[in-house]
Amino acid sequence: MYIRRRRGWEIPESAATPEGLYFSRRELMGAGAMLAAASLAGPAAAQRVSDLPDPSAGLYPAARNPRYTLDRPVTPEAKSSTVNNYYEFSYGKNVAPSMSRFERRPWLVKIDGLVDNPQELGIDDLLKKVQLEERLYRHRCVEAWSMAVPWTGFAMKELVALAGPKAGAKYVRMETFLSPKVASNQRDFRYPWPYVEGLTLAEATNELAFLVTGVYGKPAPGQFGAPLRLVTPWKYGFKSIKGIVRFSFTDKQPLSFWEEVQGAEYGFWANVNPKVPHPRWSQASEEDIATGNRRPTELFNGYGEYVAGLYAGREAEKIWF
Ligand SMILES: Nc1nc2c(c(=O)[nH]1)N[C@H]1C(S)=C(S)[C@@H](COP(=O)(O)O)O[C@H]1N2
Ligand SMILES: [Mo]
Repeated sequence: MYIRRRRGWEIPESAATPEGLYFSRRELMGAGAMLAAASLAGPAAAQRVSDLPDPSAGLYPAARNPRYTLDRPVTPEAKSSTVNNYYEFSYGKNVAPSMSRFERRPWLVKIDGLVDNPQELGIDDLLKKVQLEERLYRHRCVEAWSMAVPWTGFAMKELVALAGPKAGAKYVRMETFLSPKVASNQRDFRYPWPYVEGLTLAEATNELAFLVTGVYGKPAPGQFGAPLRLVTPWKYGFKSIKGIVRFSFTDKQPLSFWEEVQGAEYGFWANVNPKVPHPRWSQASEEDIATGNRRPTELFNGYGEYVAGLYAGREAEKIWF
């Protein structure tokens, strides 16, 4: 007989949303069937949410939006899924092996601050309210490497519309989950966990700002920031916060994680610019992680036609790093 035990990832019943209830029912159903198979593999095999089918799997692949084209090949998944940056789990580049405790469900997203519709909803409920599409985007890390990824997600302006920002809201502050049991580097007191990033409301509603749930035509694996991460392709990669659990609308410019750690090197704006070197290296060119070839870096990572207008008149601010 299957006896239900409380596991680390479970939320208190009082916090259960429709999604939470759905998922625990599903887990019970799935676990019964799995237990038979698990008797060969050992009982631990039945205890992983990640062994269950992803409840959003049927939404993939989403139709590709042809508006966003690449000037280079898509980076093979074997490369882009093994060269990652996710400091909560690893300070190295092969992050996936350090994510064995990470689960993509249940996943609650909170929307709060200066909004008409503060709410907390499960990721699968959120996915019912938005339109998923695939976009091919270039990605440029501040460490001068780059790749090109077929992301699946929805325009961030859809989430802003759900929130209904009040007139005073000027910024969106985003926060990653905090769970040192799952992400062991969150015990490292040298860093100000949880990871935080922010955009102006104008940036968040720019058509390029994309909230990503999938990659390569399927739900994203954990190392890509599943089940919800930001992608802002005209900015350095550290702005693309992973594992988001909270969007707070505010009138104050958020202090982002890397800005707090090392403000002289990583600023709030972080727009890609080949002419403004990082204090410790040049940004004039970048290395393609798939081929090892270098190519010249482009202003706004080549997305100036979409975003340059956001910064008109702000040249005096440090909008480049
Ligand atoms: N929560 C969180 N988000 C994060 C990071 C991180 O360490 N933690 N790293 C950032 C950096 S520096 C980059 S370059 C991108 C990397 O995304 P990728 O692994 O999908 O290529 O994620 C960004 N988002
Ligand atoms: Mo990065």
